Amino acid sequence: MTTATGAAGAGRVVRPYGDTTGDGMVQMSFTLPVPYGGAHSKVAEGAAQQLAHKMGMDPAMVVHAKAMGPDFTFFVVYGRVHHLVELDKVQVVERDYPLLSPKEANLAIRKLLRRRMVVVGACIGTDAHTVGIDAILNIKGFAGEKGLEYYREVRVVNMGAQVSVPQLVARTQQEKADAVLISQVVTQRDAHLLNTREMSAAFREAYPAADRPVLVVGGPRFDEGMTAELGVDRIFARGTTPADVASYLVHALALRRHRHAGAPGPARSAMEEVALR
Ligand code: B12
Repeated sequence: MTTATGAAGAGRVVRPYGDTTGDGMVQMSFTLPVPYGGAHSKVAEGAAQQLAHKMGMDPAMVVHAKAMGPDFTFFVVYGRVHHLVELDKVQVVERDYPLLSPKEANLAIRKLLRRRMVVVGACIGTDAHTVGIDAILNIKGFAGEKGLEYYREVRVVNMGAQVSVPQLVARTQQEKADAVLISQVVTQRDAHLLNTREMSAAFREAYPAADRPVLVVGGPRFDEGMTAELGVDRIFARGTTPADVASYLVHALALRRHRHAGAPGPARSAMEEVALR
């Protein structure tokens, strides 16, 4: 986790912008368990306004309200907040490895492993949202980039949806995988966090620390700063592309090599490591 101190950030304070620069206007949406329509509408809108006020929005205007069945109402509220955003206190996880082209990644893998890198991917738990993991793994890829199946030096085993943790561990062992990529899209009741912790604990139990595959988890609602808490090596969130992931895997393998070799000093970058071989 690093603080954004780049040119865009340094010392700047900004406020939201609705009608005029810095007017603090924001829009938010939410659902309340109250009915809407007829005599209920005013009370429902008042309830939405009260919530917005308590959240620091003043004035708060209900600009949209719609019944969601007989007992719920969906609201959009527009209003002013008085909070300031201090850009140099923004915490982000920056990419700390070089972005490689497929050609560079293939070359690095060949030099590092002298064989193909094996990657096992799956959606675990009851999650059936495979579009995200397929975007990273399938040859057709995502955002104009080809997926990992396109990389000559990567062998992809895509287990698909609703894979249990024991199935995942067994297949990873059978394939002698170097890396495990799991996807979690459903966040209801923190399922993504619970499933990820279960997965990382199972791998810690099944492998000696030095031989454990690189554990990567991805999905749109993860906080990339939670790696230690979830017991994984890297978390990827919205907008991840296959090259981000391939480059990270090369970097992680190079780092492991460096550590296994007991090399002194700080770890070198993946490409430096490869260049030295
Ligand atoms: C398509 C979809 C479905 C399809 C899934 C089809 C399939 N084969 O995947 C179907 C219709 C089956 C479905 C079902 C359900 N869905 Co749905 N679904 C969606 C939808 C519309 C799009 C998801 C998607 O494909 N995004 C596109 C991909 C490319 O984006 P992504 O997943 O974020 O992936 C990117 C990154 O996150 C990252 N990434 C993701 N995974 C990984 C993994 C690794 C290793 C890495 C490195 C990166 C990475 O890289 C990807 C590319 O950048 C979303 C709403 C939305 N607009 O997001 C709801 C949504 C995810 N679904 C939702 C729900 C509730 C359900 C159901 C429970 C509905 C129901 N009551 O039945 C079921 C659950 C089924 C199940 N068992 O999982 C909710 C989840 C809410 C929550 N808080 O958890 C959402 C958010 C809709 C909503 N607003 O309510 N769904």
